[in-house]
Amino acid sequence: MERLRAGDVRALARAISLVEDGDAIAAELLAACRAGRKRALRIGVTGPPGAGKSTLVDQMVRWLRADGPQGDGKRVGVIAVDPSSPYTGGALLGDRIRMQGFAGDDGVFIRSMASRGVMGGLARGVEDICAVMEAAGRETILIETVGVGQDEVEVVRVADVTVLVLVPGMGDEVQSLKAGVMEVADVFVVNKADREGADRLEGELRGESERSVVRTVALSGEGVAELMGVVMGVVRGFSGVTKSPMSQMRDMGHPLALDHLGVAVRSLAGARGFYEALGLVVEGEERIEHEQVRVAMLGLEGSRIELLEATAEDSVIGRFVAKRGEGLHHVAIRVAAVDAMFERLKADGVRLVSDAVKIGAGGHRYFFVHPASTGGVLVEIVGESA
Ligand SMILES: Nc1nc2c(ncn2[C@@H]2O[C@H](COP(=O)(O)OP(=O)(O)OP(=O)(O)O)[C@@H](O)[C@H]2O)c(=O)[nH]1
Ligand SMILES: [Mg+2]
Repeated sequence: MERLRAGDVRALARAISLVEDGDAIAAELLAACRAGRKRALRIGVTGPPGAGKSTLVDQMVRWLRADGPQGDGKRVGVIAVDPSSPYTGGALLGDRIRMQGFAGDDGVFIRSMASRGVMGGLARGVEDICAVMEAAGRETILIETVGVGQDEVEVVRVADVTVLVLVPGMGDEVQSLKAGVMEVADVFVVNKADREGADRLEGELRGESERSVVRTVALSGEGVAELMGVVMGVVRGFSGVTKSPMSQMRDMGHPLALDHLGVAVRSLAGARGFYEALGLVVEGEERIEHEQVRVAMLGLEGSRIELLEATAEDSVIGRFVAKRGEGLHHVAIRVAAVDAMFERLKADGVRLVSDAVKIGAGGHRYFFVHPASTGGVLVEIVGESA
């Protein structure tokens, strides 16, 4: 940790390997990294295969490393998420060759990461590596990921600002990208602007949304300074810059609403009478096998009351009722991006009861936060319904 904190590159490489391998000391190492680190500016760069992401990242690194008012010689970390191969592959080799220009510059640290089979998920893995890089004093982290699947989209949530790299001649693909990747992008890049069709793509993108569109030729570095200016504008919240829906939600603050109050009861049939007399309507009863519980949801304006009846004595609710009797069991808060929230709270050292985001009543995704971190209340964090 001492060497890592001093910025020793070999210590950094070693620490990332230990974390990636899930070594016995990984948890301790990560906790030490998270304590007292200064969070970096994290820039996500995503887009379809071959769009020029790596070439562009290379140029962005150059910009950040340049001395002077702009880049300020920032210490940079690069995480290249390679979707194809678990251990090695062409892309890794290609990236190494491409980044040779930085050989001998300790201010640039590049790490490739396999996207398959990462323990705890891809976003988690990237978040962990970011934490280690931040502990080692990296001020800016560039995260390159291919914008293809949901996993890769999740990675982008770890970033503060996201750049979507597109190229001319992919009009139809823009349509198909829309649902997932388009909504997480803060800035659209028309790369390979030296090619025919750049105008058309730019026009299409401007028609699609209010977000900034920047043209680049990553090969020559053209447009990179402008791109970095726009990226910084997004981060600093300059007026006139429209952010992605995801960034907007992030800015709004996370707890969006009280989703429900969970009440542990001996029997649903016995408990619902009062609530029905109040005029509340049971929206549905459901049995959730993995929690060994039956629930009845009673609709309120904007939120709900969830009655919970144990289906087994030795279940969470069964034990709660046996120990304390019926009563308020948990408070559920609805957030926009449940996975991002899970990663963030975990990164902040908040004690979580669940080791992953789970699926519960009505298909909602959720996890629990331990009362030790919340002022004595069991708090459930629920995502928006799919
Ligand atoms: N003409 C032109 N070619 C470019 C430009 N930017 C990148 N390329 C080329 O496009 C090819 C792919 O570039 P990469 O940077 O590897 O693309 P990538 O998006 O990182 O690719 P993957 O990581 O494999 O998904 C390379 O041959 C680059 O030299 C550009 O602005 N203009
Ligand atoms: Mg690449």
